[in-house]
Amino acid sequence: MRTSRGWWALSGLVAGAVGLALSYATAALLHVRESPVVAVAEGITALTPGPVVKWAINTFDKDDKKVLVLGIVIFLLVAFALLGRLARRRWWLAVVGYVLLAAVATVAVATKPTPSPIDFVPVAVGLLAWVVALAVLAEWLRRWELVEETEDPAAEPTHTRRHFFVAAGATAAFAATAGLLGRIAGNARRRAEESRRLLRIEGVTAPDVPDGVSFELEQVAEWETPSADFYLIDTAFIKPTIAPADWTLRIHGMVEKEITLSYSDLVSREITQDWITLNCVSNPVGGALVGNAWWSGVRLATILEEAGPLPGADAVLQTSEDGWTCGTPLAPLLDERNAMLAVAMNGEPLPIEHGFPVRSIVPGLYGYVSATKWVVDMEVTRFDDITAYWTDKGWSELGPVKIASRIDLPKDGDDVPVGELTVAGVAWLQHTGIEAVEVQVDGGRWQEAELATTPNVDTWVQWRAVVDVDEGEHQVRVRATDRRGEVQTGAVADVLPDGATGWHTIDLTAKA
Ligand SMILES: Nc1nc2c(c(=O)[nH]1)N[C@H]1C(S)=C(S)[C@@H](COP(=O)(O)O)O[C@H]1N2
Ligand SMILES: [Mo]
Repeated sequence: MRTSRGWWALSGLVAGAVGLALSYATAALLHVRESPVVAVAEGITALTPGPVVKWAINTFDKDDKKVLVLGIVIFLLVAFALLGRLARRRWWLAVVGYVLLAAVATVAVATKPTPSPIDFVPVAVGLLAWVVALAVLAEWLRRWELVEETEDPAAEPTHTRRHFFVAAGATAAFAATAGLLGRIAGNARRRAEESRRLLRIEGVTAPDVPDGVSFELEQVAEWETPSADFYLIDTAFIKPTIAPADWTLRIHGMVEKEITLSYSDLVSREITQDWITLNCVSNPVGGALVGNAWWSGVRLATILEEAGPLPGADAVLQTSEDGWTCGTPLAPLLDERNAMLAVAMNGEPLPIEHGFPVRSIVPGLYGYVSATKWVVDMEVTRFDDITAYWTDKGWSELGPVKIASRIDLPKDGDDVPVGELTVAGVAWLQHTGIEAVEVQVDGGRWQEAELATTPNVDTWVQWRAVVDVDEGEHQVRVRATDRRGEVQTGAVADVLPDGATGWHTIDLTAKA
């Protein structure tokens, strides 16, 4: 055998580099906060005794993290080379080695404060890339060995050798490209994040929580949904990262005058602010795809009137930077409600995943027909002439919200003490408002709940009631009545095509 151990080590190194680079690029593209290596570095820091960390900080100053990451990368490169050598005789051992390294990264990711499934994708991609790359390189090395061993003068070792070098070179180039791609994606994200952090928008103020909106019950959804807890729905696998300086909105189609707004054009206009509850058409009865925030932005009516919609137009086709579309009825964008191009959420510039730098918000419409994140284009048009992302998939063209009420306290399946029991939750019908909420135990009489206050008709309202339960199993349900006097229907409908209906019902057991 004349293929030296060195070539196997090189294969291991190159394969490892591909895995590292791909996991790094995947993390950057998916906006996973840390690449697996950084997650491991943080894990190591957390496990390191305080005095050692102190020593490291003293010795390396602000570079302590960089030094640690560099150390891990060097360790990995050595490990990769050794694993490559191992693979020569014991292929399975090399794979076990890779799996072990991936397992360490998985544990590091899993022990972060709030791991989500997507955080694990970079590790999986990296592991897969390692195994595939090593398999390919090993295949060429084996052929090379085979040719050398035959000692057949006709067999030309340089061919297979060349194949191996080409494969190794291509793999290395691929790793470099992936690394570069990750760097570019990471930089775009950093640029958007940095500009977001430095942004001060005149007229945007901190949330102004009105008196009496909350009963301050721990299990009931907070009046203001913190932005970090606000539900997230979008089709963007890779979230757009748009710096305000790069953002424009084009308003065109059936208008007297086409306009294009820059970010500074937009925020130089009067800022409107309001509490508005946003919910998803896919929210099942009792579900959590709903949130209430303090939104700041510019009234869409003002902007659209500048463009001057032409007679006959009844829709606005909104498009986001990532190409998602929705058809919004024109009327609610022009009437007295606070439909807006929002630039801030809960007093801060929009989080990137909630549409930074600009999204639309329309009180009274489901998100899928109105709340375009990263909005860059609005075409004033006719419903007859357009289709949009979700309507193409069978969802209703119009998406006015449906009345809903939810029990947050107690939770379904809870054990509760017998006797008086506080039942509480939220109810909403944006832009109409909730007049009353009633609860019912075991199909008995509907009992009126107490409502908290609301600053407008565009938000959810908290409700609470005290019911009496004796020992045993019970069923509690809720229904709301809107300000037009219409009672929420108990007829069960699925979320498709235009939103769920039915009464939220929970089971509980009262114990002495
Ligand atoms: N660009 C873009 N905007 C979008 C979507 C999307 O997929 N892409 N989803 C919509 C849907 S279905 C909902 S319910 C809301 C959710 O907004 P949030 O993620 O900020 O809660 O955004 C809407 N805006
Ligand atoms: Mo949605």
